[in-house]
Amino acid sequence: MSLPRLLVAMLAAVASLAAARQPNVVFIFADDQRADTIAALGNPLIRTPNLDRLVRRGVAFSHAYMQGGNQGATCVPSRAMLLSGRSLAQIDEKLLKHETWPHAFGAAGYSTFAAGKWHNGPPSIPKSFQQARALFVGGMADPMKAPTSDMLPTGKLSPARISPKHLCEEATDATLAFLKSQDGTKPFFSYLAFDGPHDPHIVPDGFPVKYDVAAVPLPPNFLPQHPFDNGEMVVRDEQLLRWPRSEADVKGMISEYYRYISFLDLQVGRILDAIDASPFADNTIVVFSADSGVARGSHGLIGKQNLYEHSLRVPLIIAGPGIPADKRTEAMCYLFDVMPTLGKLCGVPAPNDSQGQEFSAVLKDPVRSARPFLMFGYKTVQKALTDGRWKLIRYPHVDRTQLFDLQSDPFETKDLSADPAQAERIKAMLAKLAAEMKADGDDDPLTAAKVDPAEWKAPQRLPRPGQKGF
Ligand SMILES: [Ca+2]
Repeated sequence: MSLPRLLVAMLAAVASLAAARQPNVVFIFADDQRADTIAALGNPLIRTPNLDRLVRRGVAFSHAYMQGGNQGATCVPSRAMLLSGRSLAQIDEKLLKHETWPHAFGAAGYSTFAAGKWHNGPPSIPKSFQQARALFVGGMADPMKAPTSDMLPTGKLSPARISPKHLCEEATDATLAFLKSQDGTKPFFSYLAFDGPHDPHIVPDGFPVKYDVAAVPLPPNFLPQHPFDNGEMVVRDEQLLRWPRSEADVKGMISEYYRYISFLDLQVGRILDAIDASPFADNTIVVFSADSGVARGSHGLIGKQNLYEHSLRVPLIIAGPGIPADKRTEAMCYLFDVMPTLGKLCGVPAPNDSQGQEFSAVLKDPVRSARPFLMFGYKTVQKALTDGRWKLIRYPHVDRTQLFDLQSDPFETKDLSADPAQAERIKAMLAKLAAEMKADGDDDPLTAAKVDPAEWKAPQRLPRPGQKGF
């Protein structure tokens, strides 16, 4: 063999060795799961033995956030942000205008697979993944009766079928079959999106874990009603419990919510067991996260159409080769920074339009920080900024501002906005919020042209689905 040809052969061998060492990714994504619902991370009541296992293997983030929403169904923008790596003001909800991260993994030689909830329209499925099974492309549904489809080789969906199993169990089964089919010639990227613990909180009858309602503590920031009109008081999620919120209703709801999370935890365990028993155990990154938190009685709210910590913060656990075991980090990041981080760890080039900032340095050294501040939004009615300690929430339509010291008041119960000692801080934070919104292409005003009264009374008659305000 001539020297140049030998060199080419050697380079090809090195390249294929590098490819063989690219880690696999198993990404597990829950729907509306609060960050404070994992036993190993400090919840004394909930039982999540498998998420606890994952916590012990990797780095758990306490300050990972969804950036907000531009509609009541925050699932849609949140998933668009995650999968495209783009910010709230810059997403295409249908995921068609920009290359997605799963597509980038496929283009870099990965075998890519999706199962479970897909909330961004069927046409973007084949533009993101090579294979997909047990896809649920609808809205809220009884997970025991919801239709799922597979992606056919044509890129179209098969006719919907109703599985006798719970939707999340079926999607887990499909993921296990995909993992089993892998022969190691290519690295793989597997995306498993549960449709829970989103309401309705339905699990199979025989699932043994149950929570005693009397043992469920009320959230420390429980209120019977939100103190003023936040611009989204009667959206669907807020109608799940009546006003004023009662302690009994909230505790009952949380007990069912926790039970659903324990059922999902069982599915997480099946995935972890399969990875452990596979030839890929040492070379697979496992990520667990969720598209948003949810209120469940905090601040008098039930849903996630608000910018409080309980609704924005999401669980984020990342474990895998080179990532230290059993570590916690307070580094702040957005969900849309997660895929860029996985790209960095896997040597997958970012799609041109991805804006997320990779934080792989935090995974090597969890005391490091990531983003110095975060900005949030919900439609035109709520905008917020935090530097980790101070958090300002602005409600332009009612000309209201809240300021919280998250260090001394992590549950956001003491609004400091009327304290004259905070006036300069509020002014500076509002100016920074305005500048950052502008820089990100968000032109919404921080004071509405027409200011509405902030007082709010629960309606006697609720709007019905399809009506304005639902
Ligand atoms: Ca959701």
